[in-house]
Amino acid sequence: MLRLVALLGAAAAARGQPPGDDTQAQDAAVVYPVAPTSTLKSCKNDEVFCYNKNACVLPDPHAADFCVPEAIDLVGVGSFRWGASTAAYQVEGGAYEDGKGLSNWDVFAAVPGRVANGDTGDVAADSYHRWHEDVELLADLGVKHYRFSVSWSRVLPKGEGEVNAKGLKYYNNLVDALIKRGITPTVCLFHWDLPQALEEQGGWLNKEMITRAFTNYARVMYEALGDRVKTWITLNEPGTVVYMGYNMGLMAPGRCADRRRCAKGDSFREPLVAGHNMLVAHAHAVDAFRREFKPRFGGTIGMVNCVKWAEPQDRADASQWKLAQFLMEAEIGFFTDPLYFGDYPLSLRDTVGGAEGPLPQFTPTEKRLLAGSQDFFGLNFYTSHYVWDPPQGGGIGPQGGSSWLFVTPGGLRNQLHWITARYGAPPIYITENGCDQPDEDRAADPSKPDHFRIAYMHEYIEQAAVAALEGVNLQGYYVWSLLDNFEWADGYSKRFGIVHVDFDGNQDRTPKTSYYWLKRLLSTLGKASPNHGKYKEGSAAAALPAALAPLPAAAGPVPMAADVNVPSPWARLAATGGMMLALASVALGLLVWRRRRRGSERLPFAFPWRKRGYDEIM
Ligand code: PNW
Repeated sequence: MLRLVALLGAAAAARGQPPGDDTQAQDAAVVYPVAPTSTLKSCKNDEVFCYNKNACVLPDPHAADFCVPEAIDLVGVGSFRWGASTAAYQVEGGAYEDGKGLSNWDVFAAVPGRVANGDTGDVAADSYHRWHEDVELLADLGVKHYRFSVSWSRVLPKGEGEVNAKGLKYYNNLVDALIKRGITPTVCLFHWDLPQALEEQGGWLNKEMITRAFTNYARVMYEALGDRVKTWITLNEPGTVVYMGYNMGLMAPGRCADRRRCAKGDSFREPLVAGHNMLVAHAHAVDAFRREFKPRFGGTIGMVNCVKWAEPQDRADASQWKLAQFLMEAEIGFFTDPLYFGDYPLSLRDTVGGAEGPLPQFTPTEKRLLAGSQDFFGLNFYTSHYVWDPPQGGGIGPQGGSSWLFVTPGGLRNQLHWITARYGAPPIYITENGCDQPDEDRAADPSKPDHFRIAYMHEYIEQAAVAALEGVNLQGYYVWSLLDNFEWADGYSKRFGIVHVDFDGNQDRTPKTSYYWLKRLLSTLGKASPNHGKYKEGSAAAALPAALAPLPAAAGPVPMAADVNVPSPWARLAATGGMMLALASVALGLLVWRRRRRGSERLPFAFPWRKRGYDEIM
């Protein structure tokens, strides 16, 4: 029932109608009929999806009977964005060339013991020199979108002040080459590499400095590329930066409370302060874009956030659902509630000490700038976990190459519904999704088929498409990643690319089997479904009949937005249904936080991961 109300509300919100008006919902339901998702043709069979076996026979990207799941076929056409993603520090290299300034990742990675095998991003995939090959790979793959990030210190070596013309030229050339090959750039301003000069002034902890510097850097980029770049991303995953960089100290700037690992830091206060300042900087950069550049260039802007779908191990246990809801509010609501509602989830603030706690308050101006400050929801999604009390997560499903990555395609579908319900059906781009294949190490043989990755992508994309047919306003999918790259603290020991990069050779690129699989998928789309054309492109609400069909039990109830002051009728509906849940969630959160504080310095949403069973969620 909860789920039905959520879906109705979301679909109605998408149409700008008051939720709960069943007459209108039913009227809309008959306009654009689509096949109920349960009857959609799927390609899944045991032979194809053998994640943990060595001998997968299919899918062969060259097979005559190549299979495209019907949901993907229906959704992934027309203006749906197919793309690939990378990030500057992970692929560029050229760390000390052409006037680039030091970034905090140059400094962090140079300290022995911080990155696996002493790897650094000095050369990475060498995209600073081989970018034209990357553009050709994208064009040949058939994607029409490329998401890359700008190295702030390449453009502004000191973070502020003088612009490095050679740095800017690199991005100008890249953008021109992409457009020439029919590929639309999506540009991210900050994917974790902060100019070291700014880090030395306090980095994200220095609110006034970082807000000014980030907004001015954004202005430099809007001015330089705004005539050709129409999709901007301010920040990539602030949550990962504050958790890994300021709580655990495992990524730059390497701050935490544990003095055996970190020279400086406070694992409780600093993540909250740094995260807060990232939100304020985002708000000002968006404001500058909308007032000073958008009238001239047009374009859209948003932030990218990452979340792990959380769900109970025991689906009948309401308290576990509440805990899952709290964890997602803490992980993603921390950064996305302010973008839609102008403030943090109450459950987060209360859990970290309320008004007197270390989570700063937004000023009235900041709240105004934040509310409505993204045009689209950028979602990086990889994995899911179980919660139980006490909150120790357990990854769900077969494990990928990374210790934190478990294969849970259904989690993506659920997550998309959660976002849709909480934020009123915003347009969503999946800005990253992909995996590292368990048997691909540094010495991996690129000619060995990466069936694990193909199965992962196949299933995740299908679940995302099913969510779209159920009413989620999904508008694009960017695979992570085009290239094997510098996987942060794991260095080159993990490979997320659909193109192999030879890190011990000359950074030579070799497309993997998954590259050919995606290429075939894209070239086959629009031909696989008898229902093709019945789905009205761009109209998520059009899929209401599918939304009304019961989701399989595995999808679980969609938790409700319960404790936020949402200025819409949908919020009122959510609030009535969710008041009890909010209260319980806050109480439970406090309880959990108290318990954790005794033995730990960590934030309440940090938890160890363990592999658990797989069947329940799928
Ligand atoms: C993303 N999780 O980080 C980053 O945006 C990329 O730079 C990175 O290479 C990629 O994912 C793969 O790690 C994530 O715990 C970090 O769910 C952690 C999670 C997800 C994404």
